[in-house]
Amino acid sequence: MKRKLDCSVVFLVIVGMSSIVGGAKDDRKNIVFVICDSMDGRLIGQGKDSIVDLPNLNYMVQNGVNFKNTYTNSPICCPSRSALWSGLHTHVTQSWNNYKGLPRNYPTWQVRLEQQGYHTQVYGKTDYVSGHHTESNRVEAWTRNVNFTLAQEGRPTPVLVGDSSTVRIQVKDWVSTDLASKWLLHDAPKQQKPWLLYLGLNLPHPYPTPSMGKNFGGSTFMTSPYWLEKVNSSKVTIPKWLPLSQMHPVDYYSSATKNCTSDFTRDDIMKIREYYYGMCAETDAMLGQVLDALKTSGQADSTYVFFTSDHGELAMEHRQFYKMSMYEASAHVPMVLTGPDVPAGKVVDDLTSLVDVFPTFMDIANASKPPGLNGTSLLPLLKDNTDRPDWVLSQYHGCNVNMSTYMLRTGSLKYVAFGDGPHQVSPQLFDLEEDPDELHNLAEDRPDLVSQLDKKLQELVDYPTVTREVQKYNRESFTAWKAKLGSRYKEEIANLRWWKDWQKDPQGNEENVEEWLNQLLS
Ligand SMILES: *[C@@H]1O[C@H](CO)[C@@H](O)[C@H](O)[C@H]1NC(C)=O
Ligand SMILES: *[C@@H]1O[C@H](CO)[C@@H](O)[C@H](O)[C@H]1NC(C)=O
Ligand SMILES: *[C@@H]1O[C@H](CO)[C@@H](O)[C@H](O)[C@H]1NC(C)=O
Ligand SMILES: *[C@@H]1O[C@H](CO)[C@@H](O)[C@H](O)[C@H]1NC(C)=O
Ligand SMILES: *[C@@H]1O[C@H](CO)[C@@H](O)[C@H](O)[C@H]1NC(C)=O
Ligand SMILES: *[C@@H]1O[C@H](CO)[C@@H](O)[C@H](O)[C@H]1NC(C)=O
Ligand SMILES: [Ca+2]
Repeated sequence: MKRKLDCSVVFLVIVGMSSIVGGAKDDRKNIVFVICDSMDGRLIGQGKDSIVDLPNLNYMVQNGVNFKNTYTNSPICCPSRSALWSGLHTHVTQSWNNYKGLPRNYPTWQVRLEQQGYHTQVYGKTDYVSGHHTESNRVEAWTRNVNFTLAQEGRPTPVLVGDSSTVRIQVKDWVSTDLASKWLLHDAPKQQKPWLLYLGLNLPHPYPTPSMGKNFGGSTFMTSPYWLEKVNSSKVTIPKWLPLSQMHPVDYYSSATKNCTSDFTRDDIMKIREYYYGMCAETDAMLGQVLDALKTSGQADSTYVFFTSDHGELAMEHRQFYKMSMYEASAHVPMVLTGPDVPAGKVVDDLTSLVDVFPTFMDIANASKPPGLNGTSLLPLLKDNTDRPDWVLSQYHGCNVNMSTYMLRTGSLKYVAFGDGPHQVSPQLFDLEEDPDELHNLAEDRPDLVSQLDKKLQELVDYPTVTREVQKYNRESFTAWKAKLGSRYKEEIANLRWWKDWQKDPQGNEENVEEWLNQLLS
């Protein structure tokens, strides 16, 4: 009797809320998709061991599924988001850097959902189409093979603002969060169709550093005492670094171009990390406001909620800040899901990545996925169906890294190959179970594993060919940029974000550029 009663109550609620399409009841579920920028995926689901109190993410983990081994397909904004919105790997989208995204009219999952009868509502940062990034950002990417290593970023700097009552620091994000929650409270319940709400946040991405000049990047880690109180300082670790001389040459280039090869005190590093975690706490509060609005408006039971990030943040691990790296802090992202039929407190160990989002949305919308998508729906994993690839692929071709980088994660192994092949620059191989800090490169000791993994990687992506395509694109793009500037070229290139280092030897730097432009492509 009780069971019957429950069913009829549920029936009434569904009929009352869902739309009628062609006379039939459309009871497909709604979707809330919250994507932040630069959250280290390893922070999710730490429970009692948390470095920082993230009550809303904890709530989602306790009431939903934590896809705990999720990776970005490219650890920088625009390429990552291009993969996410298209469901395709980066060598397929050819979104090589922050300047080169998907074409404006690309049939993303948003377009497909609209075609399938969904209403979509988008707030905040999307960033999968070109155009949001500075001239420096793209010229740095194009000139990665020029024989110089110039500092391009400001030194990472911690800044504390306000006092123990200062809550709203990333004001732009709070404006988007307010709009999204208002929409959930007032507009979503009136929708005639199932809907998807997208909220894109900038946090916990570091803030701009204006002293760097007109093309400034974001190297300021800023929070307030209010958020700092959520961080358990005794749990914040100082990452171990290899000596400069022992760093992999490509890692050294990243560290140097991010201006991180000079000395840092323990206190400098501690503050950057604490403030970063404070920024994660502010992000969590934005998620909380959205979850509250969903609950208050009575739609939580008919809505899937996703939380993820475009990439992570190194926060001084491996002598770097920012991302652009295949190390865990940069490449590992959060992916948490709650909603109807989602088991509470489940942890999925399977390897997943952002290209899985598109097919998952199609699954929720009960639509067939367009042909040729990379990625696999996450929904079967809710039912322990693990019939899916046992690997994920990530790659990087943008600024601050001077070779195209390809990462294959399978089992506990992470294989990272650079440029043309394993023999040109030594690859990296880490066993994450035995070496979670990724300080022991096993590549030299395990040539057997390297050749096995390299073969697997080349089955997924013909990376020597892709690298040559990127090099050709870099050179052509730079040449066109230079030609367009005409007589302003020398002045312009000298005043990009690397101006401090450039102006130490303008003529030598110009010659290095010319030498690169004159090299024959292999
Ligand atoms: C790169 O420049 C350095 C000097 O800064 C020079 O010693 C080296 O030979 C150059 N390498 C190439 C490949 O031109
Ligand atoms: C790099 O950091 C040093 C301090 O370590 C600073 O003096 C210098 O101005 C920075 N360079 C750039 C290009 O920001
Ligand atoms: C902070 O971390 C320490 C050391 O792990 C632990 O003993 C303490 O209970 C934690 N404090 C809070 C408030 O969680
Ligand atoms: C990348 O930069 C490192 C460090 O400056 C250098 O040793 C290496 O030769 C560079 N590699 C390429 C392909 O430019
Ligand atoms: C999904 O689509 C199939 C037909 O393609 C239909 O039979 C089924 O009722 C749909 N389910 C939902 C929940 O809309
Ligand atoms: C990804 O999709 C592209 C385009 O459909 C296809 O050519 C390629 O084989 C796929 N790659 C992988 C690794 O699934
Ligand atoms: Ca980003």
